[in-house]
Amino acid sequence: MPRLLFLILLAASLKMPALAQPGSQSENSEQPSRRRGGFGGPIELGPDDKQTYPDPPATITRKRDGIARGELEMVEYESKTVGTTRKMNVYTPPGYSNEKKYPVLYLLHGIGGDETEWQRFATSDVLFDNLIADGKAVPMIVVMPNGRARKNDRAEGNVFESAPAFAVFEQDLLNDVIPAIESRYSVKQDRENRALAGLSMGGGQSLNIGLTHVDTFAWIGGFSSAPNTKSPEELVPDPAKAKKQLKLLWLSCGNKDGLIRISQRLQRYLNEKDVPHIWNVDSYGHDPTHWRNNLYHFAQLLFKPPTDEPANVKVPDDDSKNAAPSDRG
Ligand code: FER
Repeated sequence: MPRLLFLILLAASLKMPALAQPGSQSENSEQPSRRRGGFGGPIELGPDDKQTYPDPPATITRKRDGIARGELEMVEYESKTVGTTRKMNVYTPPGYSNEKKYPVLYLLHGIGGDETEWQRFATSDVLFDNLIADGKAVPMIVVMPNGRARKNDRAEGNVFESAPAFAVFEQDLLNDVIPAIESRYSVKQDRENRALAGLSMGGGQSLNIGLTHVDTFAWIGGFSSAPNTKSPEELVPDPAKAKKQLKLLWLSCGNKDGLIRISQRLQRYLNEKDVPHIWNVDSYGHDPTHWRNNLYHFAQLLFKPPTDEPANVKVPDDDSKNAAPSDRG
């Protein structure tokens, strides 16, 4: 391929936002903006809206020689909810064995994505291989399903039209995805060994599904959660129960993300009701660097007793800057 053409294609692919095709939309009041940083909406930062976990270096997703690797496989399952055979991308950690039982993280994509999105944005297998090799994360299975629960689940056309299918996914996850994983893999099958997290629409799904099913998930994360996120009163009607059941509730958003008010609203409610959580506001927009950096920190807390205060969190030294300008959304 001629060098110039290659460079143009590379630049275009790096600039590709989470949203495959913003398109036009009618009913939704949140008009997507094509400005850098993602979607429109006023950004007003308050005193709590601070970075609590430092930006890790770009090496978190760099493939390293001489470490044990996990495996990524595209798995099919029968969905009674949708009435089709659906796909999910499943990471099993290095040395995966039926002799052991593993905890599971269910990791959900955004409105323009599918079961391959986390792999494209974060090379999740490399990120987890590195964390596990360094003893920073416990060996876990990471399930990346397709959160658009409808017959045509491709991110095609005006992706906003598929928003209702992201709500239907609740039934697919609970009744089809989890049973398929638990019958096929050697996993620990209790709430303290199930985590649910996602980016944008997937962040909203994780909060909506996770917080209303704390008997199923004890570890929940929403990164740049989208307007599909239900109201705080619907999500946490019983703060005492949430406080008792949750092992981790991670909320994060970039301070250049026009969707930040969604996370701020929930964070302020949690504060008011005294429900412990982590709130990490970094300096990114609605973009893959925010998502992989927050996955990196979130993953290290999973399935462990509470440890360091955020202020003590160490990130590896690195000479390179984390995000190339072209990596921003
Ligand atoms: C919206 C703006 C953004 C919306 C969804 C999104 C359902 C999702 C963005 C993403 O997943 O990246 O108004 O409404």
